[in-house]
Amino acid sequence: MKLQRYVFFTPLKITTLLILIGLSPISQGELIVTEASIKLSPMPSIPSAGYMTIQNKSQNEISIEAILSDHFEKVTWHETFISKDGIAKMRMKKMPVIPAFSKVTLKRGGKHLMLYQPSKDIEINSEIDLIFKLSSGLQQRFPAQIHQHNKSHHH
Ligand SMILES: [Cu+2]
Repeated sequence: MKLQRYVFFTPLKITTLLILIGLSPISQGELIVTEASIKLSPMPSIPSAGYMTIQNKSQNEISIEAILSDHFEKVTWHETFISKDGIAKMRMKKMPVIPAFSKVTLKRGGKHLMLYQPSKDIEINSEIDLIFKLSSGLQQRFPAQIHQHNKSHHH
């Protein structure tokens, strides 16, 4: 019975241990967004495009309910597809899903964000925040770099 004292781990101790060895003890379905970049449209009437890498390291799929920004009126998720007549078109995706243990890349000619009506104070090379509202209720904030839009936006 003496040994019991040493092998007894409370959940709190286990959590602390996991943090110490660099593991996240709770897999509550968080996203990791890297290389987020927004190609700012030269005209406010034309939406800007957003590209990034979104990673889901958890064992659960994660749905994105909304993406918000203080600097744009509206942010939507678009997917590009080839229509029957061979023309690349895009459609809005309401609740994009990032599957478990996977990475989704938003890039030119593929999935991308469209950002509408920028506020006037956005500057080239500055950073703004994108807020991801997940269906779990969690909100995550990621920086995105503002770049000048050089070529026309292809879909
Ligand atoms: Cu688009």
